[in-house]
Amino acid sequence: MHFTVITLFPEIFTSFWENSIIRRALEEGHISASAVNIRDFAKDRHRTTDDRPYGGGCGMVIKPEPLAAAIRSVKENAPDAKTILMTPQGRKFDQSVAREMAGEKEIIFICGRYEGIDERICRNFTDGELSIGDYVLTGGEPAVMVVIDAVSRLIPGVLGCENSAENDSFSRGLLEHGHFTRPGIFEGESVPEVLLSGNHQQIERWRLEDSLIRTFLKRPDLLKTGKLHREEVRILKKWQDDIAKLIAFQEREAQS
Ligand code: 6GU
Repeated sequence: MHFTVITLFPEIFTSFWENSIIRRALEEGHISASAVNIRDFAKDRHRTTDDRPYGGGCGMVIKPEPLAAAIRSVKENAPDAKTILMTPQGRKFDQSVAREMAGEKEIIFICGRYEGIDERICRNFTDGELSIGDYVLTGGEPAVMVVIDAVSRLIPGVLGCENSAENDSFSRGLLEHGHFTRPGIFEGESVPEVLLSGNHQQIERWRLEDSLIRTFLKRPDLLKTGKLHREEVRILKKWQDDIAKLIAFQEREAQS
């Protein structure tokens, strides 16, 4: 997968490329990435990239000519690339969009800044718009990092343990189970005993139940939209029975 980011601030990405999993993914060739500076495509003496909005008002708008030239230049080497404009007005990014994007060969991201970019670029030079949530950032750069990070880790080989992405929160509509490492007792609190048992069937069962509990407590909305496995529904029924017994007990206590 090749990512190109078209931006006024390519330096913002330097430390992003140079650290941790993204760095290794680049080194091992699972992904490649480049940041292209819009300013390099400005033709005038001052290399102007923005201008005042027609109709007046605050802020500046990114000019169409240098941005169009930057996009055309990148597309020369990547004619089939998807071109995505980063804007809070875009389609909302989530894990299923990340999975969709992980199937692409080449993606070009355009980062907006200031009040926005000229509408004629939005209309004629992009295949879609993407937002990372309902809040406004000063520019698309942090949003692009979010998207590249989430997409990259779904590309085979990027994560060390191939299972890692399968068990992720949201991958099956549930939040991921809790994790523990040594020491076995930390500040008086023990690791759940089943995780020390070596019984993989019981461990899987504990993890599934922990996933369900977490999802129920933290994100019950996910249980309404996602399709649960039969085993997961069985666990919910067991809780229902347990809770019914607790309630019955408390009601009897209240009467006596
Ligand atoms: Cl992609 N850009 C900006 N400027 N703000 C955002 C966003 C993108 N996604 C959420 N807020």
